[in-house]
Amino acid sequence: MADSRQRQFTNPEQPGYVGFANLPNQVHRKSVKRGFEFTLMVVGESGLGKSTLVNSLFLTDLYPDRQIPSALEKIKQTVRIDASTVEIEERGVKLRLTVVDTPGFGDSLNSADCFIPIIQYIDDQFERFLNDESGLNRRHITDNRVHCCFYFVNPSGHGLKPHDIAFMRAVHHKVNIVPVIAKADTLTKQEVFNLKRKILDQIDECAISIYSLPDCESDEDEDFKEQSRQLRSAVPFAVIGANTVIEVKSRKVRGRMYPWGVVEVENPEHCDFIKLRTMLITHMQDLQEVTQEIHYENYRAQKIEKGEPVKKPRGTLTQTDSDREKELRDKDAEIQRMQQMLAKMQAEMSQQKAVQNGDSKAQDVTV
Ligand SMILES: Nc1nc2c(ncn2[C@@H]2O[C@H](COP(=O)(O)OP(=O)(O)O)[C@@H](O)[C@H]2O)c(=O)[nH]1
Ligand SMILES: [Mg+2]
Repeated sequence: MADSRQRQFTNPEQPGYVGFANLPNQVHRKSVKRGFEFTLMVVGESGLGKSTLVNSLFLTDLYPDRQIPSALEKIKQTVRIDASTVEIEERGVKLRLTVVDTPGFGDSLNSADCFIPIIQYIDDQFERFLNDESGLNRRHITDNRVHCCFYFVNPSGHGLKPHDIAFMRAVHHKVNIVPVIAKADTLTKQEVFNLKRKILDQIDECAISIYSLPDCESDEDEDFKEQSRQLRSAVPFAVIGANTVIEVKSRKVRGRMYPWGVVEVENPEHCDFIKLRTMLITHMQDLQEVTQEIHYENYRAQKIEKGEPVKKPRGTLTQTDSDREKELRDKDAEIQRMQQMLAKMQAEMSQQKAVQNGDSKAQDVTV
């Protein structure tokens, strides 16, 4: 029994298979034809294995000519945003995957500064979508919104550090955060267990909302329910990345070689890599829906609340558009003025009433 459960997290086919070709089972046929657009952001201190993990996840070298900065460069470094897009096709299903890497996070002495460009990036994508949505050509909008953010936690930090907490709190209403424990091969099983518990406690204490896997429908099949349970209990996923293929007992595996043996990335006994990939693939559509229905709607609501006009991308602003925008802005301002006036009038009226009540009591006059 346990055996069959294990199998759900092993590679169903040859190594080199990502698994999103199964997506048509879950989504509308139209999006299958067009292909999926998905954006994954990776954030965490540099050197935690973000780039390696991304390459292991999608079996593509997204960063063929990367350079590792020196310590001196790192001190000066502010966070950079690198977005790379690859198109992966598997059994006729296309995935347009954008990975947004944030090298330099936590390197600079003032780590709060690192948040700003990341938050800006997320907001910019919402803004772009909002503009496109209110534009004329709404049928072919490219969705560049960040659908998921893997947040890498340092395995040697004994839990979340203050900047981890601050970052997550700064973005948890904007993006689906999936926390991962980096370089899990540097910890023992017990240490991983303790660290997971500590991180979950801290997430709870600090009221950080991370992405939660959706509840299964009651008519879902048992295997799927069991898979969801196992995925849920693996959070925060303890992962290992490696770009080298090693031969173990005439099997080729992605792994890291040590004097005492090989750590296999895709072995569920060794780490949660396959679980993380399964989570991402099977919940890609849910991650998109939560982005659309919660995070994007939050963004829109905030914009409306602030009374900010929806900006058009440069170059597309026509006279009529700007006129209409001005009209809307004026109307908004007028509504605000009226609301203020109303509030003032109500305050005055209730003051008067209070005075009258006082008087009527004193004079004992009935109305
Ligand atoms: N032990 C161990 N080392 C790793 C792991 N993933 C990556 N590395 C190594 O850590 C170093 C930094 O990895 P990189 O992917 O560039 O980290 P990034 O700065 O977060 O993108 C490289 O030497 C990798 O080979 C892992 O899971 N375990
Ligand atoms: Mg990197």
